[in-house]
Amino acid sequence: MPVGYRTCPLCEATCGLELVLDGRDITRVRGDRDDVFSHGFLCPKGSVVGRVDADPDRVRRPLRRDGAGWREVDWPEALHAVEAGLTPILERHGRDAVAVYLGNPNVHNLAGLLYNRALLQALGSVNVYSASTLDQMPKQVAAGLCFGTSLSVPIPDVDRTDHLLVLGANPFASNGSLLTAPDLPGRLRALRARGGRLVVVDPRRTKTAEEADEHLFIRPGTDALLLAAIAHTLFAEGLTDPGRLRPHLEGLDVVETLVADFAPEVVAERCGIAADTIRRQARDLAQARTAAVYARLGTCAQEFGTVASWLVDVCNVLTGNLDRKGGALFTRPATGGANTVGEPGVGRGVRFGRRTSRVRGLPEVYGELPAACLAEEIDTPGDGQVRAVLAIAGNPVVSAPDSGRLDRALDDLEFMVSVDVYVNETSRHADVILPPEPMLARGHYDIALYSLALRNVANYSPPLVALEPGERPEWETLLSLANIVAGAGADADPHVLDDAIVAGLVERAVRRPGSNVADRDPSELLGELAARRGPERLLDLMLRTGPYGDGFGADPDGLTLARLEAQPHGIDLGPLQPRIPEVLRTPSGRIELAPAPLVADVARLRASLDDRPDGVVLIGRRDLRSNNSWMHNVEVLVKGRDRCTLLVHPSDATRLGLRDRQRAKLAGPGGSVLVPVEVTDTMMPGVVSLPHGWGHDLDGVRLGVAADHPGVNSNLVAGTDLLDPLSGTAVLNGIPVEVAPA
Ligand SMILES: Nc1nc2c(c(=O)[nH]1)N[C@H]1C(S)=C(S)[C@@H](COP(=O)(O)OP(=O)(O)OC[C@H]3O[C@@H](n4cnc5c(=O)[nH]c(N)nc54)[C@H](O)[C@@H]3O)O[C@H]1N2
Ligand SMILES: Nc1nc2c(c(=O)[nH]1)N[C@H]1C(S)=C(S)[C@@H](COP(=O)(O)OP(=O)(O)OC[C@H]3O[C@@H](n4cnc5c(=O)[nH]c(N)nc54)[C@H](O)[C@@H]3O)O[C@H]1N2
Ligand code: SF4
Ligand SMILES: [Mo]
Repeated sequence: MPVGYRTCPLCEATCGLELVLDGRDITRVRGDRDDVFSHGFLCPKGSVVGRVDADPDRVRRPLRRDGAGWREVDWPEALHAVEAGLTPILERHGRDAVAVYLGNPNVHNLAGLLYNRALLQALGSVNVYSASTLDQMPKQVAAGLCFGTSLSVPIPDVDRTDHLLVLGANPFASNGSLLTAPDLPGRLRALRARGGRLVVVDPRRTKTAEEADEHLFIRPGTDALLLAAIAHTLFAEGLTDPGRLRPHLEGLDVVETLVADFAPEVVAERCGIAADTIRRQARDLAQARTAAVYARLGTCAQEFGTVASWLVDVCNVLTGNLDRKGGALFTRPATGGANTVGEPGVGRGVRFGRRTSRVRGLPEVYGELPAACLAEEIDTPGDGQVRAVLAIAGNPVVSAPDSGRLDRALDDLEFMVSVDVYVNETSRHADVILPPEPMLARGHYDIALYSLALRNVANYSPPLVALEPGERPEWETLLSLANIVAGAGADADPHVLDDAIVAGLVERAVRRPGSNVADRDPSELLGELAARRGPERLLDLMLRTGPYGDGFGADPDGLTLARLEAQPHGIDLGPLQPRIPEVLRTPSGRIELAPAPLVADVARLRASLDDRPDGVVLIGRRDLRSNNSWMHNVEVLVKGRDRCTLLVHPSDATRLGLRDRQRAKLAGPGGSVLVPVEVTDTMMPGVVSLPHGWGHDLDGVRLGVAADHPGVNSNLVAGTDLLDPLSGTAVLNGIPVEVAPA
């Protein structure tokens, strides 16, 4: 039976899979031992990667609302229904009346990565939302301000470092995030095996914490205080040593003044970490031969997400670990990016707040408004009210805070389209659901994740099965939506728009000074790309004009998509290399260590020192067998004991009268849920944990397996008022709650 190789598209780890196929059925999944990055690693989700394609509940044909139910329709009818629904709204109420929500799988999928932009441009609405403001936006804001582009996020050099300080990440469950590294757990174990030290800061003793040399409980939302105290100690004890970075730094003295107020004694009580322990962390970081600080979701989706993300980079700079082997380095992805094109070492930097949200006046960040604003933009009447939503690969009714309100708001829309695999909590509100093609029927390349990977890697997976009649590539659907909102109509050929997109990109590449195709004839380049269409054509162009590209013949040994096709296990372009100063795209041409918005937000951090919160706070968690909200319909991933439980420390359980395995009422700013309690000393006292992504028992959801293991939606409890102001990211960790026996 034929064997195919393919990068797993489920999480950020990009593991290579070896699949044995019988027609469209996957009869065996193994980790691809020859994969240049994953070397055979596989997690429990990867081994059932085909179950979504095979799921009888998967939406296979477009669905059109028909009274209380759905009717399968052909593509022309579905697209005409979309046109008939959207056009009058656009004509009567303008572009902003249509909102787009982009969910997480867009980042794992060439269609979304390459064609959502065309849809957003064609629509021209201010109402653009995504899972980024429920997730990593703080890191992108900090990176943009300090280094000049949103994806200039330093990656901790886990394979070569001597000391790793991890805050708010649990890679033993998540497999890593903004740190693409297959088998990250194995790499962390290897770090310790070679004598390195791993320290984990987390309000829960996670599996990652258990595997570490040291675990520190921290009060949720206080990581910025801890990191400021570490920076304070580095200055106070003369431990700062930026080394070769020094001539490239701006604002070092400002940082010193800013952190002066945050001595370890000052923050210790708020963080729940003793002052000497904080000092020791600073000394360990400074004295290790090489070290890196890495912080993820728990430090992002919280009240001080951007300041905390910035202070991570500050600590790496102060200890001389930024941009050096064993520290935290920048990638140089094969498809290029904003920090590989244009003049090296200088740029326009980033600007935010060019537009604001209508109801709360919150600033746009990288062209998006906070996902926490979506519900109010729909349910608040007035000029500019959102009347239609396009939800693309997203399930905000489960993933966004105050999801009860969003659920009701979506119900009130005049029109809604979901591009999705399932009829789930969100898409059940749609008038039309447009399904993507099966996962195995599309090509795959991790443009986004290789920009955030531990090594520079390029790996393309071709489609392994052909499309069947009635299936349509998702990229064509996204371009049809673009055609519809542009007024070109449902019948307009997406391939014509695709031709225009590629021609525009070629035109820009030849005009860009310093590009490897500068001043070439665009028609010659287009001719060389002519055999391909869709994502593969754009990908080939990006690879060939990228940092390792063949420049369409300029470097015959350079990278092309054809070369990747000949290497089914990928091409390893090596470990990350120092890139400062050429990586910078800031107006000053330096690392802007004290950008004004962050300096200003430190005042808010300082003010938080006076808070004396005494109540219980809620945080989230991930489980190895979950994937946000959408893999709970795969039986092997949900069977066994209930994982949607509220973890409570024994002392809190006693004080609050809660009993193990009995139900509690959990109430927060968004509302309340009833949830089974699990009493465990893995929690920090005063902190409870409930995973997100559950609550599948809503009317109209078509998830047969998940319905038997519904769990509760933790975001019914979260509110929308609490945001990290610089990034607009929702506070999903450190939510004040009340817990009582049910
Ligand atoms: N309380 C709390 N809330 C959280 C988090 C938390 O830690 N705590 N985490 C946040 C984070 S980090 C994230 S990223 C968000 C995720 O937020 P979302 O992206 O809104 O949610 P997902 O559950 O990832 O939903 C993905 C949707 O895409 C569909 N889908 C899957 N594959 C494809 C595909 O190839 N094409 C299309 N068109 N659709 C597809 C699925 O069926 C599902 O409906 O949740 C956030 N919400
Ligand atoms: N199995 C699985 N893997 C996944 C996903 C999944 O749903 N399931 N989702 C994917 C996605 S979309 C993402 S974004 C990544 C996320 O990947 P990670 O960032 O590793 O996310 P989590 O596993 O949620 O770990 C976050 C940790 O932060 C801790 N925490 C909460 N609040 C605070 C705080 O205030 N301070 C500190 N220091 N810690 C805090 C939590 O206890 C938790 O252990 O995972 C990806 N991988
Ligand atoms: S770790 Fe992530 S990429 Fe690797 S097999 Fe598991 S789900 Fe797939
Ligand atoms: Mo995420």
